[in-house]
Amino acid sequence: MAEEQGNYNAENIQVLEGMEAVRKRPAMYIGDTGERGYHHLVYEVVDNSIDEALAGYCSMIDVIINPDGSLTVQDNGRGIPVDMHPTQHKPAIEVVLTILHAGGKFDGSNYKVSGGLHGVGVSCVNALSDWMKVDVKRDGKIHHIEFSRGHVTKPLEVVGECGDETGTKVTFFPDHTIFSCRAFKWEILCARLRELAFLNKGVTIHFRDDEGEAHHEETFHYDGGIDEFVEYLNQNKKPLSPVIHFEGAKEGTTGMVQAEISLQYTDSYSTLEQTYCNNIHTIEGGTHLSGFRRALTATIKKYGLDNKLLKEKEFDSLTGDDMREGLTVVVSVKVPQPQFEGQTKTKLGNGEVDGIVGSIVSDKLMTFFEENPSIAKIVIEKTLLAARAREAARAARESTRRKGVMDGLSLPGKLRDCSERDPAKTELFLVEGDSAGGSAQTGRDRATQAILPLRGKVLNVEKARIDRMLANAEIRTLITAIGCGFGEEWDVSKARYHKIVIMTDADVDGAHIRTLLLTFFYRKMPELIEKGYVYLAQPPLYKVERKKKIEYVLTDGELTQKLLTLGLDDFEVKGKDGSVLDAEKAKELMMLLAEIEATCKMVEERGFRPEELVRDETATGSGASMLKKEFSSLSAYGYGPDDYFGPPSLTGAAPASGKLKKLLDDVRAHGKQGLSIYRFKGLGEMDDTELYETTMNPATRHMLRVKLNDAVAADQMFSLLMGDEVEPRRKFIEDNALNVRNLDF
Ligand code: 28G
Repeated sequence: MAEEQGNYNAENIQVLEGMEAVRKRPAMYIGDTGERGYHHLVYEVVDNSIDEALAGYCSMIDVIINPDGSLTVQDNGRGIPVDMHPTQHKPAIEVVLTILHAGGKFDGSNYKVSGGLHGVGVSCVNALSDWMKVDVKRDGKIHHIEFSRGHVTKPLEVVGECGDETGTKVTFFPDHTIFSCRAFKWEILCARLRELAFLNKGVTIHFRDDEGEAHHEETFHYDGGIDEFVEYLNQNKKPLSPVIHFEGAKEGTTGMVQAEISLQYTDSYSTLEQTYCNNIHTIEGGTHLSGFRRALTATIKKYGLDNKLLKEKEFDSLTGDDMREGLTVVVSVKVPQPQFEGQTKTKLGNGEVDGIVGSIVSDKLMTFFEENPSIAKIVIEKTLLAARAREAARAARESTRRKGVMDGLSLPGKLRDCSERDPAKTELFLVEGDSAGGSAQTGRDRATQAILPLRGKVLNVEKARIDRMLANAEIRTLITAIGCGFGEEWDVSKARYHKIVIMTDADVDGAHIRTLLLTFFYRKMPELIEKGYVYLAQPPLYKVERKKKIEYVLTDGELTQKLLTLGLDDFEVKGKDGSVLDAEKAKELMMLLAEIEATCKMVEERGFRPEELVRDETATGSGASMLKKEFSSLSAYGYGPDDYFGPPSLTGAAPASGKLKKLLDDVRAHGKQGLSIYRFKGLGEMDDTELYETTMNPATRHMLRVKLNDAVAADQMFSLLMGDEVEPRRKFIEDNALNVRNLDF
């Protein structure tokens, strides 16, 4: 008995210390405590289900964001074992969920193939959750256990029966005293769950958002696995070949290494390489990627030479980059004891994987070319065109170098440089149009701010090869000013500014120029974006003058808020029951009415009648659900659709507007009294002081830093927005029309 007690204490201390260690240094276990770490919690839990699927026992995974902000993962696997653990004197499920590394991920023998970047297991998620509730269906019974911050709060008990169903359900709420992130984001989870479904063919992942205003739901299931992944990646590009698939397995030093590769050539000029090890996205590449690249280059060259598609001289000058122009490839390997290296630990280091992937690719690609000579010919011709463009670009570069253009010795005449030489302190403004360029030049802080006015449209690099790009004056100017060189000689450490600010008008032309510049940076200088050097200036939309005081207003929403706040001064707002609302409540109601008005306007622009959507219970679609959500908030004040739209009309004619609509107009009109509102049509309308104070002065300006969360989505967006395909572009713009208010690329 005494010994039992002793063991029990020892085990409790193990749990206590483990959970405390995670809570003390969460970043060590999950990377960070921001948005990334918050979503990482989900990946750790889902990875357990994926492992159960890879073991052959699970086919369905459900992920739900709950209305209270918690998240549920449910699978139909065998269920976490609930019997007594042989040495720990507690149920096995408690061990799995409270003892670090209990998943067996680190013992080598029984390796987990899936696994979050940090592979820390679901016990860390438990430690970092305010609460976690787990249900296991196993042996005909439903077993239930609850935790808080890693410690049991409700011991394991049987709560029901389940016949022959089996599976595990985990619901958790992250501890908000640890995380700075407050909610799960649909887009972030969607991208990862889709990727997991591609990487683990046959598994069905169902994802639902019951929290957000728009009710999202998607099911991912791909019998074609990574072949379908490549098709998905290329959906906005024109294919030049079918999707080609290779796979194989070889014994390595630590066990069986499996490799799967899918690739397809398209007519695009860019390359997309997505590589994975044990379902982890290896952003920095590694030995699987190097093995693939080497084998691809060698095989194309050998086939070309043997079949007289390449001359000796061409053979010598072709580079790997030439052979990857227009290529989309997914490489997925499973390695028993993966070593992750690099700055973000996303570079596969196991040396033997290079040769294993390489030999699979060379054997099978050669066979493919021999069986499909017409496709081999198309690939080699594209390769030659890429090489010629590269050679032409080199010649152009040489000649400009002789004139001293590329090395920064002679900066472009249009550039108004700053005097400071430390790039960490300097900013380059890319300004649309000469007049705005003039104001920016006069108004700027000469010590740290440089101005480069851009005239006309920047070349669309999505449709141009490197040689044509270098022939474009605007592009050449840009390259020289930034100072990193270009193409083969690119070096991000030579950047002359650590802030490159795109400053364009808030109109369609401005948006187009901004997209062209972003495409250029994303395709040709992605490190600038990765390092966070690229920004979007946020010039104000309005100038508002009241009692001789001038204020600048950034967005339409901000203007509305301002007008309504001013308008409510000496204005009484009543609830449905006639009671007068206090100032706070009155403002909330007015803001809600303004939101309803904006949504109605968007719905009308799409050809629908908002009052019909609100009254039709069966209406769905993002417009309808947004409106319904807004009207359900309105009901808190006792008001219904009739109060806003007016009573339903029997004749089908548009109804006379209801009293809330009138109230909104009246308050807004009252707010406008004594105010002069001016809407800027372009940057050029601001004088130098105005432009500096509102948009350039670090103390008062607003800027957006351009981030790349999801490389897959970004590649698709740029192919779509800047490519040739008209129909998908129309659809993208239409699908996103309702979200323009939230678009913050
Ligand atoms: C829904 C959210 C996340 C899981 C299982 C199934 C088993 C298991 C999980 O075992 C303990 C250690 C090594 C065997 C394994 C059930 C074997 C037999 C399992 C999940 C026992 C862990 N029966 N399903 N863990 N192992 N799903 N989904 O967590 O020796 S975790």
